[in-house]
Formats: sequence, C-alpha cells, structure tokens
Amino acid sequence: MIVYGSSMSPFVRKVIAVLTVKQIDFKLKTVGFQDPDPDFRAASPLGKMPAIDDDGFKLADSSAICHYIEAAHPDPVLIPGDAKERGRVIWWDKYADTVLMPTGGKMFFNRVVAPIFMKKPGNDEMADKAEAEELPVILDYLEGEVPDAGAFLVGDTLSLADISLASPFANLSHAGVTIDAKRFPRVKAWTESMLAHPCLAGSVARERAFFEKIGAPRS
Ligand SMILES: N[C@@H](CCC(=O)N[C@@H](CS)C(=O)NCC(=O)O)C(=O)O
Repeated sequence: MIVYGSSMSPFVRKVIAVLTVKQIDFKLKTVGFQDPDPDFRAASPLGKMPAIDDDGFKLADSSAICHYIEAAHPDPVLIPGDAKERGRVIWWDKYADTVLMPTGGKMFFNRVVAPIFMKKPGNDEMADKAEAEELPVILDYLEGEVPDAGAFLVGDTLSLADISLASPFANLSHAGVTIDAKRFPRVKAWTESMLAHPCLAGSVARERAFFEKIGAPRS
C-alpha cells in the first residue's frame, strides 16, 4: 500500500498507526499540502493528505481509509463490532477531526507549518489566542473523559478512538504547547502514554528528530 502525505499531519500519523498495529506493509510517499503530484491528486480529489493507493484502489480521508483498512484487515480489531462501542469510537474519531484539530491546527500551522515548511510568517496572535481560549475548553471536557494512563477510551483494548484522539497531541507538542499537569493531570498522563504507544512512538520520534536536526525543537 502507498500512503501519500507526511506523518507531521495528525491524520497521516493516524493511518500509519493503524497500519502499524495491523502489521500491514506500506510505503510512505511524501507529499505536501495541495501537492501537484498527479498520483496523489488521483487518490485525493481535495488535495488533502492522507490518501492511499492499495494495489490500484485509491482513497482519501483518514477516517475513510481507516474504515477501509479495518474491513480489509479485521485483525486486530480497531473498530469494534459492538454497537455502543462502535458509536463511541466514531465519536472520538470525529471529535479529533472536527473539534480538536481545528483548534490545534491554529497553533501547529502558525508556529510550525507556516514558518518552518512554508517559509512565511505565521499568525502568532491567532495561535496564542487559540491556546489561551479555545484549547482549555477542549481539555476541560477531555479531563472528564479520558481513562488512566495506559488504559483505553473504549472497552479494554486499543481502538481507533485512542489513535485518533492522541495523534493531534503530537502536533500540539511540536507547536510548543505544554499540557498543564495541575489543571489537566489525566489528559497529560493519558496523552503521554498514548504517544509512547508503539503504534505512534515511531512517528513521533522521527518528527522530534527532524525538529532537533533543523534546530527548532518545540517539544
Ligand atoms: N478530515 C481529513 C482532514 C485532512 C486534512 O485536512 N489534511 C491536511 C493536513 S493535516 C491537508 O492536507 N490540508 C491541505 C488543505 O486543506 O488544503 C482527514 O481525516 O483526512
């Protein structure tokens, strides 16, 4: 399978984590935002990463891709069959995509993507405002929802919910955001335990090494 994108994207990192858990071979073809690469554009009609090409089957959107992978490679299960558990997994996947990342993206884009990858100034005011005003609302909610460090959001085993919700916290960390351990102790402990999980740890370590190498360590 070819995965188009960069693991710096929380959505690409999520797909890589799912492939890692399921031990599926893949080749990462690095592309940028709205990359003109024709093979990427054929797989991603909106020009967004991730997209895949699985032996000629092309698909975009991390959630669509994860559902496809789950159906094609059901073992180990990451999207449970139980109705309530499945509903909760989809809730967390969607929450990460539509609530956490729109806020996290304001920090990651303006502090990392714009200055480092696009070589243009980011909007620091927008990033600082999102960190001060939007992020605490999200963390307040999560503080009442996440389990103990090392435990899982839905059921007793790792699911797509854990991967989807934890992945954007790597972007927050790259953007220099520190989760306040006094105010959000559960979120801090759980997200750190998830980012250290073997399915995410490899990507996060490579990303941190990249920032170290260019002399811009944020986390
Ligand atoms: N809901 C999509 C979001 C994908 C997405 O927004 N990817 C970003 C990178 S993190 C992107 O490629 N943005 C380029 C653009 O919006 O033009 C998914 O889950 O795959």
